[in-house]
Amino acid sequence: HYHDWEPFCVDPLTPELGEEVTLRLRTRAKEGYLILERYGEVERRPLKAVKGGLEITVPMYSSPLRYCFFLSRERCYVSSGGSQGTMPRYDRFFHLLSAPSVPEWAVGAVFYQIFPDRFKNGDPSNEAKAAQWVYEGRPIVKKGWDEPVEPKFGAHQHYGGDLEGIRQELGYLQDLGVEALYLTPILPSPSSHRYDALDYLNTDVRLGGNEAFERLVADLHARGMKIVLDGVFNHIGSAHPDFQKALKDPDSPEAGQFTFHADGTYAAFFGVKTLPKLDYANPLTVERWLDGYHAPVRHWIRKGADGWRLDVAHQIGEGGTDRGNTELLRLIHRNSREENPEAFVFGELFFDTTEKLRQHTLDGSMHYAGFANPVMEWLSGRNVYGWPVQVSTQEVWATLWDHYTALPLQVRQCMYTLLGSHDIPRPLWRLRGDVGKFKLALGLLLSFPGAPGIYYGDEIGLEQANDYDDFVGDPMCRGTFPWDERRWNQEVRSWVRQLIALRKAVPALRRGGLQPLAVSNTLLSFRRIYAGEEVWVYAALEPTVLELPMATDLLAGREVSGRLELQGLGLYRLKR
Ligand code: ARE
Repeated sequence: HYHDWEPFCVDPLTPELGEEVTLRLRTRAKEGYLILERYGEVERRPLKAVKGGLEITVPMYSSPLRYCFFLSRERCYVSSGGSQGTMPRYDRFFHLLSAPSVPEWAVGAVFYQIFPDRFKNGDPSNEAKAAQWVYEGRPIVKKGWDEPVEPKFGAHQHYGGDLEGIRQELGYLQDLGVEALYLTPILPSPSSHRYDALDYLNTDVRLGGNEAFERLVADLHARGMKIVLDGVFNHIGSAHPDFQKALKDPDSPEAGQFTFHADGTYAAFFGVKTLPKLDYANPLTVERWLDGYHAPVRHWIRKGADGWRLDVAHQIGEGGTDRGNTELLRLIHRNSREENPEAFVFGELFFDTTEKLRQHTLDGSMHYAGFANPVMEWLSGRNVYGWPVQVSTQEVWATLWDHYTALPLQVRQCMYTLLGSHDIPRPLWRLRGDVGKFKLALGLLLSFPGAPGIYYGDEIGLEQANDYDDFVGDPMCRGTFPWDERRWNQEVRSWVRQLIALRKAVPALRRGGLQPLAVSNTLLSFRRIYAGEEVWVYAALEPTVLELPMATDLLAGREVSGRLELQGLGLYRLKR
């Protein structure tokens, strides 16, 4: 039995509230009921037998609309996680969101994450225009492109990467197949990571200033690409004039935007002094940063950004007497959509992704919990802190499936799935340079549901310089991109290119629903399904014999059927 967010099962894919929607279960069963929640009560309605399964048309009573199926002869319920004899928990009912839901362009889109200071220096004249800033009491240092990052002081070390550099390499990125960029902050800030902005309405001059941003956006849009910015709305930089004013004048309106304690300290991101936390219990703060006409949330979308990745999304408006995270996330989402109806707003939710996403807050979240962590734990034997772990293939599948099925139907296809980012060690380094395993990880990333994000340099096998016992992400995962092609791992690059091309050519890979297939100690596999088309995805840790129906081997580009041996990734499109 199968039901997911694709044309066979849900029509229209995203209904308006109150509009009728047809829900179809692919099954051999002949009769059953839809069980749905209406105003907090459970209702049941008989299903109609149609070609390929059972269906029913119902109004979108609420958003999310929560429902599951009951099959009368089989005496089982079919809910998000599969079929079972007892009534499933309501959080395992299917959750269908009403319009407006996820923007079409972001569904299954391939992202590329750039840490601007380290990607490419396209205009060396920028540095001369920049002020000599001091960060945490130490002057910032300009490093040569090929000099290694000094551990501990990464934030002081500027390499001179800029927006012109990114613009110059749009051809490189498109050749790889990338459709959208996610940039970590580009605001004027003393540190090289720029999470401590001192101005929210301009582009850092080191990056080329506002003109460079406008040129980048124009070029990118002309190529049909999109750009998502890092929205840092939980805290601002301590050098920001608002915070400086607050320090000088505790009775000023600016001071009311922060939380000062009796002992003179103040609320800050993880207690980091350079990142004072914004207090949204004060309506002025909401107006200034999120809601007003000149609020940065609106400003940058008007300037051409296609969406936001919200830094520490779960912390915004949490703590103290604040007015509540859920409401603020909705406000950011709504205001972004007001400026651009196609804006894609996803969160950095490190911990619980599902609760917020079911409440119609955001279009998705960075998928550490439900993708990067389990996959990398499984393949590397170490977790994100570097602790040895033992994860079986059965367990990794169970974790992926559990997270996937807990999400609202649309959001499943917009989760920002990833293997690495600027916060955690590079995947190839975590795998101790094992290219075979890295290719397998990339294979899963690019054939799993979601909007996969490639962290700059991972596609050419960029490693990091620390030794394996010193398990740190930042700053060691923020090395400069080597533009000398002799330093690229071409095998990895053509692999990524091939996988992206397949993903774009085969709708089932790009946006198909997900179903389990065989899982054993050394084999992970699943099915992707879209409008009657089916792709079987295999990840074999050891040589394994598969038994296949008539299919196309998408990686080899030839027809196959029956028994065959596989090691590594296999992608097979079934013959209809
Ligand atoms: C700097 C140093 C660090 C040092 C830290 C504290 O580089 O080595 O530990 O200061 O003094 C930005 C910069 C960082 C900088 C930080 C503070 O990029 O380089 O660190 O500011 O100045 C948790 C949060 C998650 C957050 C990560 C970093 O849940 O939201 O920590 N990620 C965002 C951004 C960061 C950014 C900030 C927040 C702040 O993506 O780049 O940091 O704006 C486990 C834990 C998670 C933890 C995660 C990663 O999974 O469970 O809670 O995430 O590891 O560390």
